[in-house]
Amino acid sequence: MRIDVVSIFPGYLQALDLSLVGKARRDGLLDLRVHDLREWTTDRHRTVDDTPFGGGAGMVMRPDVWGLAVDDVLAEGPARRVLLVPTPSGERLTQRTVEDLAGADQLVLACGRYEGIDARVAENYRARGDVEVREFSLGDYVLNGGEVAALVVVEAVARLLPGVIGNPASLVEESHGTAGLLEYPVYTKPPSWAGLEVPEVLTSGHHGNVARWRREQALARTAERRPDMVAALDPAGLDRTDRAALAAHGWFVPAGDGGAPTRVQVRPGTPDDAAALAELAAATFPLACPPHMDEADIEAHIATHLGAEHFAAYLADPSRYRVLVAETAAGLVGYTLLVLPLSVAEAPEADDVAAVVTQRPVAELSKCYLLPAFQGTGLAGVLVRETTTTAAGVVVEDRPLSAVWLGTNRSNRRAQRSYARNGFTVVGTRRYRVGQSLEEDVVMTMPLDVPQTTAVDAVAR
Ligand code: JD8
Repeated sequence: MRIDVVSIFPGYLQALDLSLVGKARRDGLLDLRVHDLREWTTDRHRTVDDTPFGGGAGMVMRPDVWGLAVDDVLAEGPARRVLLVPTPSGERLTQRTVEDLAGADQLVLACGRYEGIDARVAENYRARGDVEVREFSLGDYVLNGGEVAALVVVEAVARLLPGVIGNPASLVEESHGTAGLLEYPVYTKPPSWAGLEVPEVLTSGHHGNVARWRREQALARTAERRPDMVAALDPAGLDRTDRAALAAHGWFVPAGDGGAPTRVQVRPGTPDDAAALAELAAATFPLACPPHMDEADIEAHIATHLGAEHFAAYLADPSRYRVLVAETAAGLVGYTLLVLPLSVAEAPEADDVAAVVTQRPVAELSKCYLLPAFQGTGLAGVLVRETTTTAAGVVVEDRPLSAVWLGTNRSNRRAQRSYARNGFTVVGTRRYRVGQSLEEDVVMTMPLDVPQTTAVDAVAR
């Protein structure tokens, strides 16, 4: 590949005599030429700039000088030639751009200074059609000229050229590489430094565990530092363990419509959520009902239990009800309702539940619903754990809650498995009315790691 860099400060590019790029040039793997723009000036003051049309501060670089220079350095023949103009107002340079440029035959980098280069230079070569023109920026900060950007492009492109990097394999796992993830942290000797140890897995010799750890570290770093990159990840490239690692950082991969990783925030509900919660409840409750349940019964239940007025009441009384919502940029995707006892001795309302739920004080995880796209993503587990964590922080008559119970339709195996994965165990069954339909639920409880108090003790109190 041939790269020509044109600048009024050609010395700025001397760094490219060093290191891998310098060696690539000496090994003939890269034909890099640095030119002084003033070679193409036509006046004895070697002028490259003039005052801006339309007024304003500073000077603008002349198009005629640049035209002479670019025409001169553009290689003859049908090569793929790209004129690159660094500018703060350009498209953001990415590894994708660099990989594309590495396929060209010639790159010409026009390094501007002052207020920039007359816009007709880029316009002229675009119009010619035989040269690609790309105006690019390194990032959202202002430099004094294009030379730094030229250094970046030359190094980023050169290291992708065949034979420049000793071990091409090392190109694979890089940040911004094909995986679209940031790199995992790296370590070397000494194994202990400044009181800091190298992660044990890295000295375990277990290559599978090392690879897994590195993948999780890359996912975690990317989630913490570059959420934009997580959102751009191809879900097809994320296996179950990847998705669990992302879930731990609040990212979930919804099923359906391309399923791009989505940031989900779990937070306490507020009175403003009432209407959205009612809409979500109306959309999710029917999906948890067994197929034999009568549509009318379902609608009746929604009308009498899941209206905005019902949620407004729950949200207005945190001493009795705690609502958690799972929210994406697009809106609510899940929620839970925790019903707190008002006294240590308060028993679950239904006798068949009170008979099998004996811990006191005990709260009910009354509702836990997710939009179907987020079922199986790990979000249900996060919502349930956040809810039981909330319960563990509740004190009734100076006694911490000792357990949480719930009822879920006997036919809803997926829900039962999810609750079981999150610490709930089946303790019995209950009859549960939905409209005219009398259903059977399994009853599950989860002890909260506080000193257990049973119904008997509570009453004894
Ligand atoms: C080219 C002249 C300076 C810019 C007045 C300061 C790239 N990411 C980036 N930030 N800045 C540049 C850049 C700055 C340049 C030139 C690139 C030519 N300047 C000008 C406009 C405001 N001065 C860049 N790539």
